[in-house]
Amino acid sequence: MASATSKEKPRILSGVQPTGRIHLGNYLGALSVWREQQDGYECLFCVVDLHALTIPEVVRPDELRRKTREVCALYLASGIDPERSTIFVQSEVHEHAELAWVLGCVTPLGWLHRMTQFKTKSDQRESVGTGLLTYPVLQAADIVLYQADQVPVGQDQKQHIELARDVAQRFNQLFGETLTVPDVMIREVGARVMGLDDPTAKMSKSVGEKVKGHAIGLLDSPKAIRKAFGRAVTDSGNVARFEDASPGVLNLLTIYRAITGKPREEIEATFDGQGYGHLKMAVADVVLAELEPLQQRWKEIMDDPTYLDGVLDRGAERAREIASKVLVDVKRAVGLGR
Ligand code: ATP
Ligand code: LTN
Repeated sequence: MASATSKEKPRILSGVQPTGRIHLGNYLGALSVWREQQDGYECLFCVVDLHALTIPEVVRPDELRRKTREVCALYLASGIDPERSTIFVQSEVHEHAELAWVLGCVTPLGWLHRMTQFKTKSDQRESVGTGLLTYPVLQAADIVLYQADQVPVGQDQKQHIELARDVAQRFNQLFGETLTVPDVMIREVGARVMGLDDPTAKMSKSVGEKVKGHAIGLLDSPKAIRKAFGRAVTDSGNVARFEDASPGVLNLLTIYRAITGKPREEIEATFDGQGYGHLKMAVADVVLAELEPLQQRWKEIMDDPTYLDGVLDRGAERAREIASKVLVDVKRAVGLGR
């Protein structure tokens, strides 16, 4: 086995794109899960700014730079501890792009055309860049570059992690055992938070940018958060049981359960048969109790750029240490160089 694969603890890698308004779905599906894994794993969390280029018409350069910092600060404010985890910016570790090229050469085009996210995103536009299609290859590179064992993501990313597994396996078949085949880590409750305006579609950053009342932004004001929950789509009844609830009500119950960790029976006993107004305000209360300290920490971090830069400089250094070794193994395996 290669040197970079000798790990003290199993490894985790995950990332969020620095685009749009980071929302409650991102927090419950990803950030809060990451926070809980920091003792059991060696964790690496990156802000995937290269991925943010895949739809260039919606990201302006200045905005991308600003969002990159803001999302790093959100990682910290969510409880990702730089003493225990490596936090870094993807584009500052050039090995990601280099490995993506090699992996792209072993990834059949058909696998990429099957990705539902590509189908949805490309259907919405007249012309798309090649990067939107090869996006999951870069994501596979992000993961295998650190020999990650587990990848904690929301439900919507499951297909991409399965592709990363397939790519790693194919590489190993062609060139010998080099890459760790990762597993997806998905929480049981809260891995697919739905839009408050339309509980049949997942809460999404891009929709949240356009449609008011769709998403709860992590940095939204308490007033805006209460208003969005107050307007959340439910139904005309009063059933609040997980099994029988309509999609909107189930979404509210699920958010409440994911945040409080209370058992289903207790939640149902509190809300079933009551008007939904009560449920909506109770969900808003627990969300606000979770987000208010996070927002406070976020402001403090954003006011201290030297601290943030220090965390990211150290993070990039640690990431490069691992990534450069794995890339050497990959290059050797495929015969690149002299
Ligand atoms: P977009 O929908 O605009 O593509 P996004 O909201 O999916 O963006 P990403 O940066 O793609 O945001 O996702 C970051 C992380 O948050 C991923 O792990 C993803 O699975 C998770 N995630 C995204 N949306 C949700 C959601 N609605 N519920 C739970 N997890 C989610
Ligand atoms: N594609 C992911 C973001 C992402 C990612 C990763 C997640 C890029 N690289 C590596 C986990 C591991 C998304 O859109 N949420």
